Amino acid sequence: MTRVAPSPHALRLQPRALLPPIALPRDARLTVAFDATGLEPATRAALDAHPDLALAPFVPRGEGELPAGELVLEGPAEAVEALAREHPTLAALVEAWEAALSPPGPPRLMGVLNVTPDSFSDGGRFLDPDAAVEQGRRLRAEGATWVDVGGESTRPGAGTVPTEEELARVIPVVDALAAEGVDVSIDTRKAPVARAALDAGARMVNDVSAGTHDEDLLPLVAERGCPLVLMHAGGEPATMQHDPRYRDVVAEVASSLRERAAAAVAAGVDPARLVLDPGIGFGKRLEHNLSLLRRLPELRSLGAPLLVGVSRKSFIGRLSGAERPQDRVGGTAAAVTACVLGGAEILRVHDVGVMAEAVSVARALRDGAR
Ligand code: HH2
Repeated sequence: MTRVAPSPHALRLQPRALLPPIALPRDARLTVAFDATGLEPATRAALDAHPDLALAPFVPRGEGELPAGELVLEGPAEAVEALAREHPTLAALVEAWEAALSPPGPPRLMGVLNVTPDSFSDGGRFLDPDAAVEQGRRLRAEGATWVDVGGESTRPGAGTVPTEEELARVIPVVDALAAEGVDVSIDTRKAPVARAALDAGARMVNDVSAGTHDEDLLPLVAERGCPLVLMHAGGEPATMQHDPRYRDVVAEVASSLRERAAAAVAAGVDPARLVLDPGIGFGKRLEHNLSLLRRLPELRSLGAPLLVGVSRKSFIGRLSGAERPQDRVGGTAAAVTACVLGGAEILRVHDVGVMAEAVSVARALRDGAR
């Protein structure tokens, strides 16, 4: 039996569904694009004959062309669910819909702590381990659920840091914060750094290369059983901003994240411990970042919690006119609000205190006051 993959190119919900997903009624009418090449004739005939469902070739709506073989199915969710019971090839579509429509969990904050001389925003401020540990304590006190410790800048144009150097920067800080009960996430692309950080008490791995930089990283995470953030990057930091192009950035990021999640699961990582991240600013122009933020609900169809890192990034400066990263806090609060409304569950930010305020308002807008 062939399973029909929900399209890597889109899970397009009706505009109504782009409002807080939790408000969507169960009988909402939905539109979903999917790759129909594996659709069995009997299933196709059942869809064609169904009085409440419409099946048609996908017509792009201005955000790039989609390949042949894409169909759009439109109709009440309940009708498709009923059909999927008789035609199991539709089950994957239903799963994707359900993931996109399930209420997201409460948004939580991940505080950024870069132990580097050259990070784009806080480079050089926390290279001294005591200053870094103090900042980690502050981030937690202000409301961070995790403190994300990194020893290699991945800003556009950055080169790689030797493993020994990265270890020397981060391990004393991870060690001290974990000893104080802080939930530390290690932001690294390198398995030896992740291993040493987990040994020192880190509890989560955040890999901006989604396991492509170091082939030992996914097996390591599988062995340790910790949560793993897989982020989409359109290339290596050194060159990723040289003319990034996409036909449909949301579709391509979704497709890549689905493929990397499958690779992680194949390596033995527990699918329930995966977190996915569209990688704002990583090989993306302003309009790519905006499309990803506007269409975040579509990425919820991947079925994993979403992490988004917008904090102080240059696209915010482009929009607000704030040249210095530390002057982009207001713009960051607006983008964080959009992420929460779009269903993001983890917000990676520098200014935890202010963003905790923004998140509590955004959450009430999304879920209602409690
Ligand atoms: N952004 C940066 C670094 N790590 N990890 C995830 N999961 N998502 C992100 O968006 C992300 C990330 C870049 O920001 P920052 O750490 O502040 O800067 P630098 O890379 O210069 O250290």
